[in-house]
Formats: sequence, structure tokens, C-alpha cells
Amino acid sequence: MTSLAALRDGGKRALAAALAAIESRAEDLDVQALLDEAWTAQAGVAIGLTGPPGVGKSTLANALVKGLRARGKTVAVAAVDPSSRASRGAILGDRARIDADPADPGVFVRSFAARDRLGGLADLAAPATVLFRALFDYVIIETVGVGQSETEIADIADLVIFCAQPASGDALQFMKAGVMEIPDLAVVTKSDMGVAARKAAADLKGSLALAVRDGETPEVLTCSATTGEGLPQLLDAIDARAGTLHGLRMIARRQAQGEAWVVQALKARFGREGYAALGDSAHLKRGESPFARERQAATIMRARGPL
Ligand SMILES: Nc1nc2c(ncn2[C@@H]2O[C@H](COP(=O)(O)OP(=O)(O)O)[C@@H](O)[C@H]2O)c(=O)[nH]1
Ligand SMILES: [Mg+2]
Repeated sequence: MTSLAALRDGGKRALAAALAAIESRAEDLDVQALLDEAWTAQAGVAIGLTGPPGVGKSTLANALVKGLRARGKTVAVAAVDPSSRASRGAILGDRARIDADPADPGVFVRSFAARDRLGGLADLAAPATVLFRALFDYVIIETVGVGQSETEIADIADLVIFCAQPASGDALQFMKAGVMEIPDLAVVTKSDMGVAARKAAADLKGSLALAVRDGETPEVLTCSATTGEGLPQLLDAIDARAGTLHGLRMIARRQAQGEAWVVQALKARFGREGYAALGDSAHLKRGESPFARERQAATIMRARGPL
């Protein structure tokens, strides 16, 4: 019987096995029990790193892992990997660049194949994030940086960090195109590029000046994963933002994440019409596990028979 306690004792091998079980036999009772348990025990904070390919998300994720470990925090990394799909070759630097000590039990890295060409997040990414949050202090989710993944990230992560690089103009285009939702923090990467990085930060500040997420205007920072410049400040900002998320805001975000998951799971399973027919049964109650809600809805659908 897999439980969180067993996973804590069993280390990375047990966790890898649990993820494999979620992937291959999500409906089994022991898997469902684990997910329900994890849903109520999510003490960790999930950080989503978004931004166009090549801006340095993977490199930054690696630097954040090191920085968080140095501060005594445990970290899981979920990299959404586009390389196994049609976009192969089209995206630069598509591998997780995490070079953490494999013997360190406080770091766990896993990549997930992107679901489709549009760059949606992997189906497994959401339940995996729930499990990771129950086991680690922080979870870092790196998106592929294109299309759907950029809007879906807020359905999974608690805290969204938008990354832009100097002298690209990407950032502004990206935001104007409405590809992404308003982030909690914005980071200009590669600050070792000097004046161009400062200009990008000023541009980004300008474009985010009126943006508000949960009552706050996103802070804009610069950092270099190469030199380490700005990383302590970024870690402090993450800490501070995570701090403001505890309590009601976090409950609201998790509830929204759970609802989003239930909606997409039920639509994937029963189609739009099936989902609509479920009415209130598809609605996640406060404090309820989304996995339990999906089970209930599935039971109702089975009892009803074909539409
Ligand atoms: N100069 C400089 N280059 C960086 C920095 N971070 C990443 N890079 C480079 O930018 C490229 C893309 O990085 P990567 O992390 O794969 O970007 P991703 O596609 O957003 O994950 C690589 O060649 C990195 O070596 C940085 O802080 N400074
Ligand atoms: Mg990457």
C-alpha cells in the first residue's frame, strides 16, 4: 500500500514508482487513495517558470534548485519536455539542465512529455505536482514556453514566474499577444548581458505597471544563472511571494486548480456533452479532493448509462 509515509521512507525509487502508477493505472484504488491523501497534505509551493524557448528557464531552474537547497529547502522539478513530440528540433535547449547530486534525497527531477504540438502541459503534470507538493518544500515546473502551456501553468502552479531575456522584444510580444496570464513575478534572465538586460527590465516594468494578479503588481527582477547575480534577490522574492500566498489566497488558488483539473479530466473522459450532463456533480466542493470528485462523477455517469 503506497502512502505518503511510505514514499517519504522509500526515497526516489518509491516516488518514481508512484509516478509510474499514476501514469499507467490512475484509476486503481491505491493510486486514488495516495492522490487524495496528497491533496490534503500539500504544504509545498509550486513555482511555474514560463517564457519563450531559449530565455534560460532550464538554466534558471537549475540555479534555483541549488539556491533553494542551500537554504535548506527540498525541491522537485517537473520539466515539460517537448523533445518527444512533433516539435522536436524546433525548440532550443529543451532538456532539463539540472545537475543536482543524484544522491541528494532533497532533489527530485522528472520530465514529462508535452501533450501536444501546441505545447500543452503533460496530463501527468497536474497530479504529479500535487504529489510533489505533499513531499517537497518547493516544486519547479518548467513549461515548454509555447502555446497552451503558458496559459495552463496557472492551473497547476501556485506562483508563476515569467522569464524574458535581454534584447529580444519577446517579452512584450508575448504579453501583448495574451499568450500568458499575468505572472506573480517577472524575471529578466542573462543579466550578465549588461545594459540590454536593464533595458529589458525597464520595458517589462512599463508593460506590467498596470497589471494586477491577486491584488499585486508583479515585481520585476533581473538575474544571471551564469554568474549568480540577482539570484539571492530572486529567492527572497519567491519566499516573500510564497509567504503572502499562505492562507486564504493559497486556498483560493488550490481550489481553482482543483476545479480546472476536474473540468479537463471530465471533458477528456466524457466529452463536452458528458461534462455538461453532469451539471453540479462536476463541481468541486470546497475542501474536496478533485480526484474524489472525478471518481464520483464517473460513478454517476456509469449509473446513467450511455447518453
Ligand atoms: N549569458 C547567459 N546565458 C544563459 C544564461 N542562462 C541561460 N543561458 C543560455 O541560454 C540558452 C538557453 O538556455 P535554456 O536554459 O535552455 O533556456 P530555456 O529554453 O528557456 O529552458 C543556453 O545556451 C544557456 O546556456 C545566463 O544567465 N547568462
Ligand atoms: Mg528549457
